[in-house]
Amino acid sequence: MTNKFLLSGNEAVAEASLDAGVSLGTGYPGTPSTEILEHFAEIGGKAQWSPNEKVALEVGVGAAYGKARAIVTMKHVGLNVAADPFFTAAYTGVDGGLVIVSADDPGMSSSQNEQDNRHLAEAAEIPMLEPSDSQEAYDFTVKGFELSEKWKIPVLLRMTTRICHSKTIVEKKIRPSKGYSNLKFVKDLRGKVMIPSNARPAHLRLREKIAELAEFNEESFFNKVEKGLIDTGIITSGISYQYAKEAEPDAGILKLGMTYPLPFDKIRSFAGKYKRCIVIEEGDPYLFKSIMAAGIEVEGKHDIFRLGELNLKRVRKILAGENTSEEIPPCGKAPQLCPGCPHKTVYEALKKLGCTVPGDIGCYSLGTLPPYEAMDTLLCMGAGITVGLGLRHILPEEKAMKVVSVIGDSTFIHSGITGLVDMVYNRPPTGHVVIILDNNTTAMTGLQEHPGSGRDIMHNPSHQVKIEDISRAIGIENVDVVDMLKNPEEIEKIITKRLSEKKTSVIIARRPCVLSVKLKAKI
Ligand SMILES: Cc1ncc(C[n+]2csc(CCOP(=O)(O)OP(=O)(O)O)c2C)c(N)n1
Ligand code: SF4
Repeated sequence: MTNKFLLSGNEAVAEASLDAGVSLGTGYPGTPSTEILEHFAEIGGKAQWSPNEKVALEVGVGAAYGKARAIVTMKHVGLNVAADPFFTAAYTGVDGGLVIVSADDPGMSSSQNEQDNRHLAEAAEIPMLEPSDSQEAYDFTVKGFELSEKWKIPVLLRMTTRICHSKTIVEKKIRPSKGYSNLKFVKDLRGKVMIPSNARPAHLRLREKIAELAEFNEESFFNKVEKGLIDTGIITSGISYQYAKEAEPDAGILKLGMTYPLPFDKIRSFAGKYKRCIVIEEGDPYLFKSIMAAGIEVEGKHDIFRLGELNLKRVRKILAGENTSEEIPPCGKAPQLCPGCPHKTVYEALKKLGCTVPGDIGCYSLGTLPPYEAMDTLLCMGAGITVGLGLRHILPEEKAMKVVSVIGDSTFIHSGITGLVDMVYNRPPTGHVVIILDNNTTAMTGLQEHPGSGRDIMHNPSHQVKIEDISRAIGIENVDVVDMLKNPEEIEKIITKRLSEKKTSVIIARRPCVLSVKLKAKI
């Protein structure tokens, strides 16, 4: 039997997690990370979608406190949501192995920003691994657990879109683990309870671990030197390595796989061997700035190459020292809501009623495009409700009473509930109207289940969290549920009525996503 497989980076992380004996995988969907947990569940791993990334990480930390190996997956902006436990878990450390995957989206193929999460690893002082193909995604996941267990610290596996989604050959080099049996929680008040008197020494311990890890990284498995034939050396990491190698095959290369803490002696010695040493990296000049700050002279890239993904052409330009403005790629056809999409009728009504619509992230974000042009703001998940509240608080009454927030069901569970709490607690004088577009799935990221859908990651029945029950329990004055299949015309009448009242109102526009209905029919 072969032990070589053609896998995407995401599949490789999932396979590595299973082979490494991971007891629990948690996460929240988000491109380009989603398939990791889906694949882990499909091949028999214990996996679960969490309501949001903060919950996912905290559950993963709990498992790792109990000496288990846990993997937690999310897209880059998800790590913002999980930042609170992320930073302090570095202080408490873990007793088992914890690998946190941040899948970054340079170029924003499906995201609201292109933040480079390498900065977050450095800021939180959490060791970071950056694979440059699926083989490394597999190997680094396995080694990430070993690293995490040895230093009792969470490890960040930082991937990017091309690594997550491209398929390359993976050789499985370890025997699949049967999992762990001695799972237990060991009481350690000073190590696990981060009150200030415990957190101060914990920070000191973290600094010591990072110093040890920096020393370890000087000779670690993660970094590779390739000798060159010319007087140019390239320092690179992740997908940029593939472009650099093709753009200048004769250059010497230092491929960094562990990019926090950096092996500065290794970098210094490499840079010293070449007349010209240039850093090729996608996104922010994270490596460049860190290397320069360590007093090692290297060349960087022009600022225009900080935006968007790199590719072979762009890397050739960086190597040539060019900073010419770039051709704008032709616009493809704008995405559109599917025929029969339940969100359409709501936007038709909002447009007709001339509403101001703070919106949110999901398929329904397409309501901002023609022909509707009915969604006016998109900031981050959950902000549809809260930005609406801000507007309701400050606009003159007549304008405030035209503000309607829209949010999807998965997004509502993720981070809309606290906004609703604010709506009743800091009630605007005009009240507020929120429409929850409940299509019973997380459509935008590929039809994942969530606590409101009533099914688990494998689409099996689970407890269903009812949005109307939450809204009523919080104290919302009017809670309407509109069946968008049977009575679509109702929606305009209800919005009109609720806009005329100075009350807190939630309107649940309910109809399953047409694609999810097809998917469920197949299951
Ligand atoms: C913090 C964060 N996590 C994950 C995502 C990816 N994402 C965008 S919208 C969305 C949920 C969409 O589901 P829903 O709100 O139900 O709307 P639908 O697409 O079904 O219309 C997800 C998971 C994100 N943009 N930000
Ligand atoms: S996938 Fe579903 S929610 Fe998204 S546009 Fe299509 S029908 Fe609408």
